[in-house]
Amino acid sequence: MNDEESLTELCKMIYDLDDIEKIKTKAKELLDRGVEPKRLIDVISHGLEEIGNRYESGEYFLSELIMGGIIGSEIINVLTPYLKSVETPRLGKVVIGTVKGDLHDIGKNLVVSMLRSSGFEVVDLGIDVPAQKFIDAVRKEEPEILAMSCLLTMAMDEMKRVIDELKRHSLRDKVKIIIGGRPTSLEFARRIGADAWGRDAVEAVKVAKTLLGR
Ligand code: B12
Repeated sequence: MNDEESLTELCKMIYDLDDIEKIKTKAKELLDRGVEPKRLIDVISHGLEEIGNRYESGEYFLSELIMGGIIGSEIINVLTPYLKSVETPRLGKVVIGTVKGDLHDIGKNLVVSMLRSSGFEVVDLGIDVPAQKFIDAVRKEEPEILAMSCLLTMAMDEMKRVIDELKRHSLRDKVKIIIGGRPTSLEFARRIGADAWGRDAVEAVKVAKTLLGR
């Protein structure tokens, strides 16, 4: 089986919720064979996207969604060591979190891994992060970039709330803001007053570098 076929099979194993150990072994095999981690990131995204579609159409239930989340997190654990690590982060500091009301963190964690392996120092505030915690972190950590993730349509307004709160505390000009996550867009980013939007973890790094002129 060539790399393309193996990647297609891995994607199917993910959305068919195959045995988790088999999935991890398959992912590791591909990485050991020299397949780019970025290719696996695409496969994870497509596999989970299909799980989401099946959930939406009623074919899968919450338990399957949860299983998909576990599989996604486990493959990221396999993948992270294959992203080259940077001893001394020098590109800048990023504070990141998933906004309040949202517990999704697989995509955010991929963004964190990619930023770290590209030379950024990252302070990860985790999931369900209230606006005040973002404000406190900007004050304490003095990052060049604040990054927010959101996967739920109903939690998107939280991103605007964080930006409004930064303005209210006269902190907005001290930090560049990047947002991302499935329901967001460049248009939405502009509308709420963010500086940039990234479609995926690879773009997150590009956008962060561009914002800082690196
Ligand atoms: C796995 C999953 C879960 C897991 C999450 C586990 C975890 N640890 O994250 C669990 C089971 C907890 C879950 C729960 C729920 N979920 Co859910 N979930 C998913 C699923 C299948 C995959 C998400 C995922 O990880 N994708 C893979 C990653 C790699 O992609 P990503 O997150 O989009 O991230 C990439 C980009 O968006 C971008 N990115 C992300 N963040 C950032 C940040 C920055 C700064 C940048 C630049 C880029 C960036 O880069 C990432 C990497 O390339 C999606 C389906 C889907 N199509 O997304 C539904 C989905 C997001 N969930 C959904 C729903 C409805 C729910 C629940 C409400 C279900 C329920 N009835 O309880 C709850 C909500 C819980 C809560 N309060 O948050 C809906 C949301 C619908 C909507 N429009 O709001 C979706 C779309 C499913 C669907 N099609 O209906 N879910």
